[in-house]
Amino acid sequence: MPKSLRPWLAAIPLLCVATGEPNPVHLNQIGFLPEAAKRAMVADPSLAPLPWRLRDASGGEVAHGLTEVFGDDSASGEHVHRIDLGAYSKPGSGYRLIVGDKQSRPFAIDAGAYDRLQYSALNYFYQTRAGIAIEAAFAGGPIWARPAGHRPEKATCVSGKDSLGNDWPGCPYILDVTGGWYDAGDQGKYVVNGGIALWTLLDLYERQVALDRPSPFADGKAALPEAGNGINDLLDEARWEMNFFLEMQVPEGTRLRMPAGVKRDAPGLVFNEVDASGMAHHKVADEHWTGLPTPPQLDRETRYLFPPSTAATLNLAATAAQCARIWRSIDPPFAARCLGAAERAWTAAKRNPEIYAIAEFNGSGGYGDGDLSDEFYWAAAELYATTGRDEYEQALRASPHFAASPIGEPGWPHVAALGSLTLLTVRNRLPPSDKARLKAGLIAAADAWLADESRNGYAVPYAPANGYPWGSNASILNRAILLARAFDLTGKPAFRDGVVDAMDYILGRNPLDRSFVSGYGARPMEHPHHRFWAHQLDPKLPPPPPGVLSGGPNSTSLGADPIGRGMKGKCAPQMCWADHPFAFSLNEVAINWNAPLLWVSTWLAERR
Ligand code: 9MR
Repeated sequence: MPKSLRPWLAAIPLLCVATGEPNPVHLNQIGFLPEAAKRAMVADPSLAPLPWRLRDASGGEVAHGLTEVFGDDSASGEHVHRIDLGAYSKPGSGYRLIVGDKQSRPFAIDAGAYDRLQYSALNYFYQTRAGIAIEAAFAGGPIWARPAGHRPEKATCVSGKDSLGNDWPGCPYILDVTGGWYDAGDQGKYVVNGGIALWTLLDLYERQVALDRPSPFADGKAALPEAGNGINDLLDEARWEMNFFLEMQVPEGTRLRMPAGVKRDAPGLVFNEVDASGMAHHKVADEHWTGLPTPPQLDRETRYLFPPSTAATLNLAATAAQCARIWRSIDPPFAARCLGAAERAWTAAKRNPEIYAIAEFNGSGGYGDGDLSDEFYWAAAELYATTGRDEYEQALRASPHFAASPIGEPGWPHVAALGSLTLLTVRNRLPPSDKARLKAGLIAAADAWLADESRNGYAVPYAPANGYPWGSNASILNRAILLARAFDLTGKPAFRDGVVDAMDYILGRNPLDRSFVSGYGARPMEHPHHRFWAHQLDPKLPPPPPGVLSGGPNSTSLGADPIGRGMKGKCAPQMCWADHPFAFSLNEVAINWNAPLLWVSTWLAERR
């Protein structure tokens, strides 16, 4: 984003830092599950192993051993020692780990360590709803209550010149796109990023149904206005976004002038008329960036629909297909509406396969993606799982992603794994040989990510060759989803422990000694980049509620915000982070990041 377009960057106030002192023994700050891996890390220059002792609450020693010297670690920039308490599993609180001359904070071994986090992580979505007043009773207290934002939200298409001088033609209609979730620290609503978030909530539901697990989100378990309607609370939350997706679909009979086949915004684009019926608008968002803070109800910017994209259309096709099979027995008319939308979106994407989101305009993010082969595959997989129709099976078989092994790490521009996971989770008519190959691709990915643990000191199942990217915490948790599914399908303990390693990193086993989740752990993230949870910028506004995930260390885009710029060249990848509201490339929050936090914490809460 060009700097000049973010007016609030003009003055960076000196902000106070409230969080407690770091502790040299880094471990998961909410505790260990008795049956799974229990690891801690310390940075120490010693080349020889250090003795460690585990003491219980009364001070008595219950286990001891020697550290494993990992040595110099480029991910953290430290000389790392690893401690493995794995064999010790007695539940209790007030344990302390002593490593050489260092002592940990007290910690717990507790089968219920994740019981609360799953609900907080889900509540994030309620609190980020657009088009509805957020009520104290559901939000955890009056400080998080706020009037509805963007209600109603009736928008027409943006028109006029973008920053490169291309003249966008607009559209001949107004859509009522009230509702949905705000994306992140900003209040844009984006179909592409909403798609992976929505899929993740629905997949969590479908996995529990497929494995016949009791749902922790059975009606009334979560704090939601829909509690008591007889429907699983995960589905209630997901439907808020699904309804919005359905509103983003271009009306039948619409012809729009668009630059088809162009992957990058450039001066002098040629606009041709296409039949855009059934496509989805890429986003609805502000005309200009709003300042920080701006509670949603105080946003005075004009909101526009931005041009439809093939990627958004396929995100709609995929998630509406999920909707069609999930609600078939719960709300048949809604399911039928979803199926109609999904099939129209698929047809529209086939008709217009190369309409890329190329222009960011200047009040919202881009979410541009030049490779839509994975979006086509994902949508085909969801439609096939729902309908069993030949057309979708043929599209699957023609896709390189169907045979890919290992299957890839999910992210908003990389959605092939979502399709493959669905084909493994949801009953369908694929022959056993195809399912066996998909399963082998999943296991190959899980094995590769376990191998990554030996490539970094903190044993994170993540070792990107070129540094930590924007939203690295969610990349790690998305890997954890696949590791968890690999455990579901094989029962291999190493995969379960890989999930734990990922979550341990998120909750404090990192060189910053930080829990990246607000309200959880001794040193949680407190000051996200967010326009309403901005207590530090305006004392009348609240801090983040509990259960909000920071995007996390980002060593690859340190030029993007003023805080990151100051760290350039000075931080090892896992250290490129700051708990600062202006650090939008490091410390923003987002629906596609909290979704895997919800998925993985729910999965871990099941391990009792
Ligand atoms: O998550 C997105 C990341 O992968 C991109 O590198 C980055 C820059 O384009 O944008 C991130 O998405 C942001 C979006 O554009 C606007 N809302 C906030 C999102 C999270 O920072």
